[in-house]
Amino acid sequence: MSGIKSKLIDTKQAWAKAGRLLTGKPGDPETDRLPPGQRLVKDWPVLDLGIQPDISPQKFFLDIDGAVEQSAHLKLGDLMALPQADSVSDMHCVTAWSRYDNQWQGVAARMLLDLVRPLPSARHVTFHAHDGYTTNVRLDQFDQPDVFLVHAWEGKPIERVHGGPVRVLIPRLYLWKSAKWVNRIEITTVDRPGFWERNGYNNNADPWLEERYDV
Ligand SMILES: Nc1nc2c(c(=O)[nH]1)N[C@H]1C(S)=C(S)[C@@H](COP(=O)(O)O)O[C@H]1N2
Ligand SMILES: [Mo]
Repeated sequence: MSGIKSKLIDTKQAWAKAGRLLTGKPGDPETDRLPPGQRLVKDWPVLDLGIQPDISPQKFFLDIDGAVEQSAHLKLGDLMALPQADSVSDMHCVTAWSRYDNQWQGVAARMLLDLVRPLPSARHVTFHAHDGYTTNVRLDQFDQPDVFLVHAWEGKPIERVHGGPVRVLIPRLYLWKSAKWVNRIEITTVDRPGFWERNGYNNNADPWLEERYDV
């Protein structure tokens, strides 16, 4: 890791240890659109480990495998040939910014699950990305109508810095759960904590419960 990157990771881990940004007052997603401790932004900040892989449409692939009946290996054309959906949702980052009304285009998580058919024993998902990043969610958190593999934002292809050509979007969890430059969706029977989940962040990551850190 370069100096800049490890400094960033150290800062975030220090925040986690200090319980920074916690208000101690949980919100209610039914009535509070803005989760506790968050502030609204109009732009879309860039956050990652500092490696921003250049994945051309030709190079793009996505494996979906693990505890499934039928693994899938999709090229970009295969993903684009699946039914496409439009979705509008909010983003909430653990560093306290939120952005409302993002317009997305992509393939529904449920469409991909229908394709691979998780085994009855499947409970968890680990996302792997081209920069080596990993993050994990429960299968029931992935299996939601507002979860997508997205390739367009506000009508334009998702920029490389935001994980283009294709990233995960799980809008009701803090954004570190939404892997950029995703290349593998691994369905598992046991939970495998990802990068930030092993480095001080909360495994569940519900913004309304302020599940920022592993405390
Ligand atoms: N592949 C990959 N995905 C990633 C990250 C990363 O470093 N690598 N960082 C995560 C974190 S900590 C955040 S806050 C969001 C930021 O997404 P954005 O840069 O599009 O705002 O991406 C998440 N997904
Ligand atoms: Mo983050």
